[in-house]
Amino acid sequence: MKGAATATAHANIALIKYWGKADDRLHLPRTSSLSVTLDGLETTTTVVFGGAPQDELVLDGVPRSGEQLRRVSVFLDLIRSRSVESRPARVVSQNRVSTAAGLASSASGFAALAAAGARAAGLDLDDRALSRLARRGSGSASRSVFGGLVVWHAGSDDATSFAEPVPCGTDLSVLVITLSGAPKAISSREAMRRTVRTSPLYEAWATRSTEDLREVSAALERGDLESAGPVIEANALGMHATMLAARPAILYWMPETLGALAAVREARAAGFPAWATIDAGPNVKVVTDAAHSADLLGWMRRRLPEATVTANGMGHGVRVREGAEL
Ligand code: 2P0
Repeated sequence: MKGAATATAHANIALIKYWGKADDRLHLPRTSSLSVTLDGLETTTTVVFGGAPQDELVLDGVPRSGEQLRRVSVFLDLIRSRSVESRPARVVSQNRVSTAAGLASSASGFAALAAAGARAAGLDLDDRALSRLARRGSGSASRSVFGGLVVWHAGSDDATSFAEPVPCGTDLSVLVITLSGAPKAISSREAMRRTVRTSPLYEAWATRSTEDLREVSAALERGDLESAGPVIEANALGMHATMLAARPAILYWMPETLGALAAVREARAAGFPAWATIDAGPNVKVVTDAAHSADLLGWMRRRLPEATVTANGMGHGVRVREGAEL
């Protein structure tokens, strides 16, 4: 079908966090970030230009309106402004990212939308251009364009802020610990804005984050998770410290979050390579390697019987094809 394409993209977990924008409109980050793209957790999206009288969004089987539709429509405007396509589009999107896991679906969602939308509109974008486009939908989506270990260069303008894959000398695995009863939290977009504006700790974290990224990329390139792990954990805890110092404070953690952090420390004491990271929510992710993943998964499930724990290996980048599949 002309004007139609489908793409699948995977979620990613940041090892060095993106927290704070230098430009709100272009989604230029204050700092570069480093992530691992995960298998299993994916979004598939079909875009059909001319498929509806006005832009439409069906997400996980439910027609959406309001802010969700508006965000997609603004993104489609960007694609239309760069192509010969001017028709409204029907967008159908299906997540296999467990929303209960508190894994942001915006990274896989906008990476898939960018790839499907660009292809459906007849734009021929290389990976870098696609990453820049996905960034305009959601910052972290720039990283989900690629598989494996990925760096998103902060850059200084639209042209220089893009992600690309980097070498990784070890096969990483990420355990996602989903805690029960997570409350609806403040959006990461609003939280990062408030942190940059009001937290006296923000500049210190941002400065240190640049060094953290250098250290972790170098360590992972040589396959040295033992050196990377402590920096990965410190970078995430430092990000949450900036939020605690914001006014008013932002606290994503629950009591169970501390319990999970304690379990990660115990796992390390028991000899596992295991370091925690936490995003804009209460859940804890554990960075380990593929060789220890199954044993650590069993250990964590026994240690945290109330939580849901899954293990995720490294996933590939976005895949796009012609035609409507959804
Ligand atoms: C990250 N997060 O690096 C960080 C860590 C949350 C905590 O990227 O405003 O949904 O769309 O650019 O990409 C979540 O932020 O924000 C995020 P926008 P996004 O993964």
